[in-house]
Amino acid sequence: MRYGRIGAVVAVIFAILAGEWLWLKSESNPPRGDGEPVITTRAAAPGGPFSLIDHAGLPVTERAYRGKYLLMVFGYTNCPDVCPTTLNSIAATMELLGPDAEAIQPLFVTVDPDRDTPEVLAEYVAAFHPRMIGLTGSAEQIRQVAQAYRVYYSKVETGDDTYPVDHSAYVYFAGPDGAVLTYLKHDAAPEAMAAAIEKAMAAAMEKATTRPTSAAQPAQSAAIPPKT
Ligand SMILES: [Cu+2]
Repeated sequence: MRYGRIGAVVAVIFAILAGEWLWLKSESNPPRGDGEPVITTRAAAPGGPFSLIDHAGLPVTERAYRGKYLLMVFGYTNCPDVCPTTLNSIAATMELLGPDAEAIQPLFVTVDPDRDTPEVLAEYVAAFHPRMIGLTGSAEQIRQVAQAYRVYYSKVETGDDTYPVDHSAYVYFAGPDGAVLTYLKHDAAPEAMAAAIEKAMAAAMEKATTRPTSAAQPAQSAAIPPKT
């Protein structure tokens, strides 16, 4: 059957082309958190109001940092490797950013408020950067801020005080109005972090100077928060 054979050949060619197209499509859409900045829309962006305690023991909300860019890391001081490595990278990134770093407030938000008291955090963050601020709070306050930033964390029960806490480890870069501008992967090189931050700051400044007169923000690329 001639047409049957031609049909089969066409089907095979079509399947190959379809596979190729899907592969190319997936290549052009890398997963989130590869260190590339992701500009998000306000509506879909994580972030928002929070009420916490800073490492001096004083209550703070997100309003305390309005006007500053925020570089936010969620973690805990007993973290064996991811958090210290990330915070070292943040410090190196601040160094690379030079004068631009002055507009940035680095924040370390604990997901282990039981052990990370203000005193513990104060000593911990000072070891990484002189301007880094540690934030803690009640279990409920931490739950709320983690939920707002879609941070996953889970205490691993060990029956004693040596428990680890599993947590997602994205670095959030937020604008002066508190809206998250981009996510950085925790293990990105400081050079990549600095480049992504410079790009996000430039885009935010450009947006601020070309703000539309309408109250409605134009739709931008669809924002999908990082998987937690
Ligand atoms: Cu950690």
